[in-house]
Amino acid sequence: MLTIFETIEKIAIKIDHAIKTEDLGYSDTENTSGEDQLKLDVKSDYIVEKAFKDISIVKSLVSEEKEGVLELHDDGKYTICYDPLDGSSLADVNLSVGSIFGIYEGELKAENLVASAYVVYGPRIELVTARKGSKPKHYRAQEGLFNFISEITLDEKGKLNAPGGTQQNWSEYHKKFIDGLFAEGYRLRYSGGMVPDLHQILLKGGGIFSYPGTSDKPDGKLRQLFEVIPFAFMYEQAGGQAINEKGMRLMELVPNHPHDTSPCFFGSNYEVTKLRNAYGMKA
Ligand code: FBP
Repeated sequence: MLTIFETIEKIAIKIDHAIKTEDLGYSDTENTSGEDQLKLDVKSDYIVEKAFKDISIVKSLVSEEKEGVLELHDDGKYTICYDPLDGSSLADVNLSVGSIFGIYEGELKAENLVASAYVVYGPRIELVTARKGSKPKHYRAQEGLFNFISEITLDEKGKLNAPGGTQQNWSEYHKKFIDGLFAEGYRLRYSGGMVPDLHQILLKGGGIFSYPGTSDKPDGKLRQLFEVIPFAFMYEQAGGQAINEKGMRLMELVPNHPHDTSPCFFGSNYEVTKLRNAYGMKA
């Protein structure tokens, strides 16, 4: 697993360089979800694919930017599902973006995720990795090398609220839940970039990020294999919770298609309990 994390460190430095130097315009291609691809999306995807091509323990790759599974090594052990540049549309307005990696062993479903990692490209390049049985580990790059900063633990209760989804299409009980948090003094922290938003809540001790199902997107927007499950694993390892709109742990998701999405809620225990009550979920 160390080889995979070391490869992600190399990928992070290269993608950060591309963000700082490459054309931020649109390419003339679309991804599997029919979204116009930025040249940076295509470049970042190429950087990830090239880096893992020679790593023999990697059996296959599944990218948010491409259809299907790219087989690499028959004797490989892991499939890496990744979002090469999440929130890429924020790069041209100079906001933080990120990369997300989920490392699966066997069938592509949440219970088979064995490790995850994400990179934040902001004022600094930061990496967080998580493996079964240990707290997430936070690293920061200096002159191209990643230095260990600390382990991450969520407090029981936080102060930050990151509410995603188009508000006019929220359910009444979701709106009531979000308003209730603000009435309790929670501060709004939503940049439109899932990686920096979830990173901030992890580093600042807690709160809740929500991207619910809405009348226009009943299944939410965020992809299970590339975005939702890797962060669900991260939040649970940090002592928090990650659930869907029915109260099911996101670490029980079984996607039918690699690009399936899911409503998702990530947070510290107090806020997720409040959410369960607001949605009338069983504890
Ligand atoms: P991409 O993977 O296509 O970048 O989309 C994901 C994302 O940008 C997340 O980073 C973010 O949380 C969400 O979509 C923002 O969605 P919205 O613009 O609906 O708030």
